[in-house]
Amino acid sequence: MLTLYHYDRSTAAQRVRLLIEEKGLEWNSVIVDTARGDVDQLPENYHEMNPKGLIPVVENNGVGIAESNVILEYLEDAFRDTSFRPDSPEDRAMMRLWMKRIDDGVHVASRTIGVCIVNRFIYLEQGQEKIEKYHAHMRDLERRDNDQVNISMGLESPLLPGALRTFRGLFEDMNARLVEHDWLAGASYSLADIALVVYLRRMESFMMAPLWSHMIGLTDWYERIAARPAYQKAVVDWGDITADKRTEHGTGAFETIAALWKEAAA
Ligand SMILES: N[C@@H](CCC(=O)N[C@@H](CS)C(=O)NCC(=O)O)C(=O)O
Repeated sequence: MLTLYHYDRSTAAQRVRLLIEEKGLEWNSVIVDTARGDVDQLPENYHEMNPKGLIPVVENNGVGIAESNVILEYLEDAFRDTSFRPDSPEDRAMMRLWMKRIDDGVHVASRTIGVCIVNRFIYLEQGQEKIEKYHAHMRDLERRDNDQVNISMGLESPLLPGALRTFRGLFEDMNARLVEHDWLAGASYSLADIALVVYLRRMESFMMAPLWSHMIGLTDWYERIAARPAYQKAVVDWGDITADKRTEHGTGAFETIAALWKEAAA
């Protein structure tokens, strides 16, 4: 049976769970929640499956596969009873272009925003020694360097304005498509929608929804996806162990973030 290594609030894990639930697959859950600095939770052979030591990883037929967008395509290839890829080659290319944006900067920007607003407080509460151990285990050195700046500087981080620019540009581009069409690529719900919706949920959990509430295409699309039973199972039911902290620190950061969002206008 399919095994997924994951934890509740991870956007990369949410997108994989979304597809698993849409497809109605049976799966084993293994929780690996290192995101609060507890690197001892990594299973011993984990780096063989994912050199970066991150989640999610799926294991199937004895093979471990990392990278959430690769996992989505793998699940489509391996479990063909239902399809979440559009039929035409052109629409499939569009779908993949939306997904590519995640690896081209959106995911890194999402981490910067999260660390600057709230996760830095979670790390700082754990103490310097634990942060150092966490970073010593981090194999992605750019991620480690960014974290160090974002943890120490928070809302003053020089990386934050660029991260918000990336998100504003993404949301505007998505909205431009979604005021004219129901879905990001092709005529039906696809991997592109699944891959990107998780960032609205994340930004909303930081109390940032007023920033895009006027983008009607985007907000209607989000509501349509949130109403799907698979979304409830894959995202809402898993919850977020840090939800209270996100609400508290997100509320406190809103004014600063809103000002940077405004400056990020193209
Ligand atoms: N490009 C990777 C990114 C994976 C990633 O950033 N995972 C985060 C959760 S969203 C993680 O493992 N965090 C644990 C940690 O920081 O220790 C993917 O799409 O799977």
